[in-house]
Amino acid sequence: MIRLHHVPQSRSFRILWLLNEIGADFTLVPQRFDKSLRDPAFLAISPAGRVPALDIDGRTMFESGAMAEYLAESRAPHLSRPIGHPERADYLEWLHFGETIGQHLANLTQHHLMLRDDHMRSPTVMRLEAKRLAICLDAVAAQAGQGYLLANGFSAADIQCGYGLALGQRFTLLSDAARAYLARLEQRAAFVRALAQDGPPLIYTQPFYPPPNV
Ligand SMILES: N[C@@H](CCC(=O)N[C@@H](CS)C(=O)NCC(=O)O)C(=O)O
Repeated sequence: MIRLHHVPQSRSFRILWLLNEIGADFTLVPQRFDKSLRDPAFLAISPAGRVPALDIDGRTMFESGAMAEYLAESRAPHLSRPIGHPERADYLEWLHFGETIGQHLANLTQHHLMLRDDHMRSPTVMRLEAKRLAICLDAVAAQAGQGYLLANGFSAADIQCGYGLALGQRFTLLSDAARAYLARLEQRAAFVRALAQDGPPLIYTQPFYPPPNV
């Protein structure tokens, strides 16, 4: 049985969404976004104490990009692009571009939500990170055009980057093209199912966190 260690609204949503695209049998193991992620028992699963973590095929994985590749290759080849496929390099590139987006989302989340006092925050970094995020999301939207990231159709790469768009709209205004692409993703039945399974929104409670003016 596949078990997904999951925190609502976090990067584990990617894997939740992918498992739904695959139609896999799985169990959600709820985790909390607090010090419990640093418990020795959880660190034995995920060495940096992060989610997602995935119990699968007798081992545990702790990087969402690796999980996405492994799940697609082993359970849903139509969501992957195998070695030798003309879209293989693009597939890997965009799948892992999800974490270029992820680093900006993590910085913005820390600044807007985790640092409690104003003197801990850097308005310069907050503005800069919002701009750097916007550049990434524009690149994704340009690549997707009127369809998905790869000409031959939806793949795990759309999930890795699509999560970035879904969350990124809380920190930067999406272009029309980015909003249209996100709308296509959100219409997918597996996305809708995953959203229903995600759990109550405990991290991001505002639809938008504007960059500071000062
Ligand atoms: N590159 C990793 C990043 C995982 C990650 O940082 N997850 C965040 C949630 S989105 C987390 O667990 N943060 C908890 C912490 O940093 O303590 C992946 O894509 O799986």
